[in-house]
Amino acid sequence: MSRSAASTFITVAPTGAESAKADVPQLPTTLEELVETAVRCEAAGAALIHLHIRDAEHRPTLDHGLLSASVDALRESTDLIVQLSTGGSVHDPLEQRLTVLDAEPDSCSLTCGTTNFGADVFLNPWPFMVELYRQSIAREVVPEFELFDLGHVDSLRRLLDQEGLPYGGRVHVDLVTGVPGGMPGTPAAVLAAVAALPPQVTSWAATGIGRSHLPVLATALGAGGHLRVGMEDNLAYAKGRPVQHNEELVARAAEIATAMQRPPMSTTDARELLAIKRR
Ligand code: KMH
Ligand code: ZN
Repeated sequence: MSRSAASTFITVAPTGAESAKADVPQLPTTLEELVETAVRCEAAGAALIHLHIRDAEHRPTLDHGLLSASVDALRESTDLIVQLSTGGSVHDPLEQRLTVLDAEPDSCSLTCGTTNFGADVFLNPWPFMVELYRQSIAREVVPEFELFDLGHVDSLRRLLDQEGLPYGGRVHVDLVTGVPGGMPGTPAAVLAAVAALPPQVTSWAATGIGRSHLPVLATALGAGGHLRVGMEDNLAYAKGRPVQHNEELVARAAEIATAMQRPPMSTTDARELLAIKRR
């Protein structure tokens, strides 16, 4: 794994499955809002969109038709790499989470283990991980390995050793820190996870949930990693100042990355970094 990159690959995770539209009206939940968000976030420096979608009542859904329509609309309006969440919400059954790949995204998330998730449990048993991984390879979808805990680093190593490299041969990891029940959103936790990554890993990013957002962002930039930002992870731009639009988080990340001499990576370079299939 290269220790530092000349530019910064920025992912935006605009919606997630946890916040309610009624509580956060500025959360993009309709297809129109998602497309508008994607266009503005790409202009601000994002190269990949990590997508959870909502139904007409703004509830999280894994509906195939809606997922396909979202992938198509984002491809038509932007050059962003379209990554579908296979994590869904903590209430989604494992079998349904496997069907996400039917929408033929460029990339999919693949979480490397079960984790406590606040008062809930985010289930990712080993057989599910293996099945999802095999399907991603068969369908030529590039997985992003989401690691919520140090134990997930070990499961990633085991997965790669047992199943081989993903489609395209690149191994990109996102450290999701600061989930209540997962690894903390601290520089020490990020650096410990990075130090333990298996040798097959070619790039890594980090995100910090809530208050850990900025410390984790700064740590990742300083340590040669990439970034994920967005309202899935963080609803506060600053203390007492809610995020009004995902673009604000991308723009701030791009500004800090540029100041650190690692400006945002283009979508073209990000596609190469991840070895995304041209569809
Ligand atoms: N919504 C969380 C339960 C993913 O997108 O793959 C899981 C999650 C991870 O957000
Ligand atoms: Zn997600």
